[in-house]
Amino acid sequence: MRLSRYFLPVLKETPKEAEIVSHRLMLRAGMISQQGAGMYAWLPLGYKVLRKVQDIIEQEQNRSGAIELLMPTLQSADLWRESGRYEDYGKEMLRMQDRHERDMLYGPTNEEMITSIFRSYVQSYKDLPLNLYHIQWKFRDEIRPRFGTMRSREFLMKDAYSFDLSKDDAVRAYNRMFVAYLRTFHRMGMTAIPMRAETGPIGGDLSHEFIVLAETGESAVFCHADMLGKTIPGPDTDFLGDLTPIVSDWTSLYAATEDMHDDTEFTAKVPEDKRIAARGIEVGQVFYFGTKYSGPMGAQVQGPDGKPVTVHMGSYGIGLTRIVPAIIEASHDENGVIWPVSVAPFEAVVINAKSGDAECDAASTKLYDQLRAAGIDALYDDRQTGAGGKFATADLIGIPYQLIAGPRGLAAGEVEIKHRKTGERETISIDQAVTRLKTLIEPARRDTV
Ligand code: P5A
Repeated sequence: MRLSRYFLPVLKETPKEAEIVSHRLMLRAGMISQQGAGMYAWLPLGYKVLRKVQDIIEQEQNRSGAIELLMPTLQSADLWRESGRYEDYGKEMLRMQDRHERDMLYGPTNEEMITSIFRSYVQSYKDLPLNLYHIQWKFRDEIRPRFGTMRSREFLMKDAYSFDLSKDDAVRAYNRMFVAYLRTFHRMGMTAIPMRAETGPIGGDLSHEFIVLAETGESAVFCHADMLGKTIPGPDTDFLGDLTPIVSDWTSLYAATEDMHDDTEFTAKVPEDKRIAARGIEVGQVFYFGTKYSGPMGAQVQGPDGKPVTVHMGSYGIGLTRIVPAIIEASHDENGVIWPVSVAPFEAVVINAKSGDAECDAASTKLYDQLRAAGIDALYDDRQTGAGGKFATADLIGIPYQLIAGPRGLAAGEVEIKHRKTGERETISIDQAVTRLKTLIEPARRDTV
């Protein structure tokens, strides 16, 4: 993409309304634009990041055996009357009527709808286990939408729903999602710690929140320090096999959110120098709730003995539009965002340090073409402006590698590579620059980790 033809409305001023660094940087970097209380448009740069986050989530959901579909945003109130949640959900649910005065709602979650789809089609235990997921906009009329897309009213969620014959099978499904989540957040460059959590309006008695530690996090959390350095299950994980050992290895260490925290247990189980009491951002949550929806909604299958069995369910959420600011909270400096390569809006940016200069223009254009031919997602800052502003923009929008072509270097047959994360600079011959960037970028994509 040539920056002169792109839509990147960066802001010079720091927006006053933004209380936390990710919100400030998303506004300054032209990633989002507020359209109402807790409602945001995703501008091109932000949307590119969101799409990369979505790709990783889909790859890991599919790898774990979940199957993607798409359900509508609007739902009928009658469906929610069946589960009893229409009254329970209260003011957080956005309610409306259609022209026939039928009660409708903008879905805050989809347990009821997926249960109704399931009961329409699935009749036999032979069709289980089944895990269906979608990535769709949700609306929750939060009392205090804040921090930009971190806690908004309209937000994008991945929600998966598992159906099994027994509690044991359902726990196996829960474990598959648990491991898929560890991999998903790791691939985005985040350390997300699974912590015992309250179930709230979703219900059930087994739940974990996946928490990224950050000072600006909304939840108080407590955990064993060893939760931070644990090995993440690799891509060869056998999702058809038993994942209990992996999950038990994580859940045996103390980790709980404020609501589930037990100070006596914490001090008994965790040595003093290993106790972490911190704040965190909840990027995902998994639930096992048994027959809470399948019971009242009559979702049954025929069991092996021919008798009807009410299915055991779980649901598994990830907030995509929250992940983007969460990554920024965990990875930025005073100059801007520092994207991990796996979710960076562009992997590299060619900075033409003297646009208008024939040598610089020719060399920069050639490097940009070569990068694209090498399969690198590249941006070319070809604007007719000074080099200083271009460096500042590249730092602000957080592109992992900057390839700088200036008149002096080019005269010597050289360009410079700046690593956004470390600030390290390498001078390299023009011919080797693209190969060098490939070596830096390809392993960092984390698509094989
Ligand atoms: C699980 C999937 C559920 O709704 N039903 C379907 C279950 N869980 S949850 O924990 O309530 O939400 C899942 C994830 O969505 C994100 N999230 C939000 N993101 C931005 N703004 C909000 N207001 C918001 N509310 C929830 C979180 O990442 C949460 O873990």
